[in-house]
Amino acid sequence: MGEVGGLVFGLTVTLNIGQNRKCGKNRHILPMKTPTHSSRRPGYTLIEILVVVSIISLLAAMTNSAIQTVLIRTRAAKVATDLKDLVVGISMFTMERSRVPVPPGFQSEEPFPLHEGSPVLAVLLGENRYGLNASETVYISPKPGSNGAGGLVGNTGSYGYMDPWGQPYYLVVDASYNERVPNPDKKNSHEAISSRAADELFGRSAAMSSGPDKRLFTKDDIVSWR
Ligand SMILES: [Ca+2]
Repeated sequence: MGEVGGLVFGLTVTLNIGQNRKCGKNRHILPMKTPTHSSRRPGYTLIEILVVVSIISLLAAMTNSAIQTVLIRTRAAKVATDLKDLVVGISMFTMERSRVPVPPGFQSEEPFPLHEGSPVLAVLLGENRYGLNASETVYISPKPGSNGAGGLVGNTGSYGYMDPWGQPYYLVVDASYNERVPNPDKKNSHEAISSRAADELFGRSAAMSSGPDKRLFTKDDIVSWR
């Protein structure tokens, strides 16, 4: 009985050890635990992604529009200052010299551009064209042109004076010496502007920019008299 009991005990221990080894081996070959639904990170549906993309696009468009509006206003303010300086410069020239700074024989009271080589611009900048500015007095001092800001373009002796949209400023000068010039707004294509425009403007000159649309006599023109 003692030998039988020892044998049974020995077999039991051996079987237990074998089962434990088997279990330990199986731990390495069991397949990985499949993630359950509750442990998975939440995803996004196509509709949610499209909504987010749409909102971002809308915000980008609104921001771009606001930037463009601010840019136009900033440029318009700079243009208004340039036009005022031109009119004041011509007034100063006329008071000092009892004539307007146009070449002899110039009689037009239509707007003309201050493109490169403009003699009127050269005289205002201090050049003695046609003997009009023997003292070489400087009546306007615009900055050299830069991309998107306008200013003086060209070389010494053949400058042009451009607005921020790359078009030359325009001038109307009192060539008839009656201290008024025809109102260019009468030609404006915008009814609300042309219909209420006076026939004439008082003063020795008027100056204008064709504005962002680069076309003269349209609603977005920037002028020295409005
Ligand atoms: Ca225009």
